[in-house]
Amino acid sequence: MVNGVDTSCSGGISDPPTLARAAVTGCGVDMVTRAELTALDALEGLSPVRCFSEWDLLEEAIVGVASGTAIPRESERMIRSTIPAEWHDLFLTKGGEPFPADIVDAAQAELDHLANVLAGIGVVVRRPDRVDWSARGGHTSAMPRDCLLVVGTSVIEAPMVWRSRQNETAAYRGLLADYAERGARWVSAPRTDPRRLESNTGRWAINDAAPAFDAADFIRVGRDIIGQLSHVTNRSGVAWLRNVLGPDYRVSLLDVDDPHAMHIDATVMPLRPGVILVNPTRAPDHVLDRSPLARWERIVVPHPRPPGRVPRYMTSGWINMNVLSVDYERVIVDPRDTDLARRLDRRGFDVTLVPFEHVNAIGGSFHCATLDVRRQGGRESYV
Ligand code: DAV
Repeated sequence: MVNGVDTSCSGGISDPPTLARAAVTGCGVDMVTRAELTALDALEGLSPVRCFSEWDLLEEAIVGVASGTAIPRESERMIRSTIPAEWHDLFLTKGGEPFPADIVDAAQAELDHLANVLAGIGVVVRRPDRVDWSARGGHTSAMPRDCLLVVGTSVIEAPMVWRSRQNETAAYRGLLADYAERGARWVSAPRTDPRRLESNTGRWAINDAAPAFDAADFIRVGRDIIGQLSHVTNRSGVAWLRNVLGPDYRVSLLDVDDPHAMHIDATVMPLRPGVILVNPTRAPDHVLDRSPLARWERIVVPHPRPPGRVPRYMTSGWINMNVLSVDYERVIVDPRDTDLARRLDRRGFDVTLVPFEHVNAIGGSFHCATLDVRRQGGRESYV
């Protein structure tokens, strides 16, 4: 697959959408000539947003900003469904207030360090605006992965069913406008009043009255987008995404075993074609055996990270597997997760250790706190 821009081919293309569809409808890739595929790739190569996997060489990424992070104020059912039990009272009584300043400041320093590490290995790093989210009834600019979904040359603003998160992409508006001006496809999913989506019965804290999803409930595996239903993602949201992505992509759902499900990136994490990092309790063998990833080799995360000095207000110990791949080999891991780092090292990965405990405290780790804007590689079928 050609990654660069082949201008000699792009001039000859008059109808790229038809060509794109021809690549997957019915008969599959065999019906498309090599010249057509090269031309399609060249067109996509013009966009500053271009990402088909979680592992191809990372060229540009957004790294979140912790300053201004507030405790989200959500319905009692949503808090009890998604937040660790020991912090329910804090969230139910202090929702809307800023997170403790010492945690936020330390998280900001860790994010700045990650930005420097990435820039040091040649990644173009962009940052969102600092926003006083407490003043705006919001939550954070630290977790771009949650609210923005990059698939191919599209960047999609997720609907975000948490009321504190519905305006979160405001912090990225300048970046999104810049990407769109330079050729990316900028799409915003319809927002719905969260009260319409509240559910007090059933498995999830939301119903199916309107499309809802968080971007972090999906991961990219070439033509396959793997997702999950959760307390923030419903079937209408998945249908909306399928519709917007069109026939170039196949959106499949993993039937995860996670009563607190919210974001798939501490459940499965593809590391390179054919190899996936797996949370053995949420994605046991029988779940993966029925998925498009059935034939992939599974690297099992040895155990969740035990509690540490810094409170983990919004995540479980499985946040250890929320790693970020720089390419097929290099993967960023927290130094506390020595067993996981050793396991990855033994499997031939080149592990870079970056401390991230305070970022974890406010809701995520390396994968959550970044958004791949551009990686090399194309839209291939890996399953
Ligand atoms: O296991 O706590 C964390 C994902 C955050 N975006 C977990 C899920």
